[in-house]
Amino acid sequence: MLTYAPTLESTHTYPTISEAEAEFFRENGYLVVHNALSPAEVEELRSDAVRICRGDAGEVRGVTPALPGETDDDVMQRYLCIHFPHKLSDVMYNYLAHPVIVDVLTHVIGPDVKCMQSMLFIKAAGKPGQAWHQDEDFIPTRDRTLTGAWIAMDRATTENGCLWVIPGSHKSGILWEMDNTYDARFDCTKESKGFPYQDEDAVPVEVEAGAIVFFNGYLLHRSLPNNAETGYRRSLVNHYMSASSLLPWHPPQQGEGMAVTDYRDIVLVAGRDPYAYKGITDLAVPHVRPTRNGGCANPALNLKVME
Ligand SMILES: O=C(O)CCC(=O)C(=O)O
Repeated sequence: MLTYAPTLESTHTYPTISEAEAEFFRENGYLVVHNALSPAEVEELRSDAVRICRGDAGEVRGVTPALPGETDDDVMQRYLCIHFPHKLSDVMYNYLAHPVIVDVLTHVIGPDVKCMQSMLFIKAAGKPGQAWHQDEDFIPTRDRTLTGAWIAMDRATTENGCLWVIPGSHKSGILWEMDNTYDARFDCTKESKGFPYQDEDAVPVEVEAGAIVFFNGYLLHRSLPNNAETGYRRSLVNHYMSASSLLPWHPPQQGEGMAVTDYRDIVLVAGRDPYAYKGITDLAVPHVRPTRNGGCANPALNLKVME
């Protein structure tokens, strides 16, 4: 099991959630924990994001290594989102098991928790948002425990493209129809449609750097473009689920039934893994999400076997 290893001297006290906050999450499908990371931890993530975008952390499919003389801003502005940074960076890997994440997830998911995905959003000024979607559209769990932990690496505001959520929209357990969207505000080419909510039902989740936004995999959410003049709206988003449940995230292997398909490129962050006997398979490959090209709707792009 991965345990968070503090790499920084800190007097920061990690907040823990109350039963009322866990209940808020169950009712609304999201929860904000403020001051989850210390300023030094936020800075550590920011530096590591630069290292990844410069190509200094190792190969990322779609990242062009920085040329001598290129500034950090030059390289950061090239990328909207990099998938699976934890597969190449020890820093990003460590944050999968951040104490606040483990505390919240063991309250809202259960004692056994595994992670299957990380995404590093850079979202420089001018970059698009993500259209309405439910994360279980992309990562199907069998027990509906998928939960995102969205770590704010910058202050996120309505101006620079914070998350918007529709409180309570996770409750029906319905995955709404997805259809093509041609709305230039969004990177995603597919958008959830036909749900019984209006855009006016959504609330912006404005947070300071260091906060973590947790959201249920059935919650309808989106983000708008970064309309600020300059700067970034960086976030590290990790996805988790109960380790008791299989994860049918890749097509069945030859001779395998859909019912027992189980994606095993996972990291246990709490409790025990009842399927540990299967071992871990190195499947996911760090890559740049192909902007406005179906990148967010095509999980096949994640897999090494697609190379
Ligand atoms: O950070 C964003 O802009 C969108 C994140 C998101 O939609 C997700 O992680 O599912």
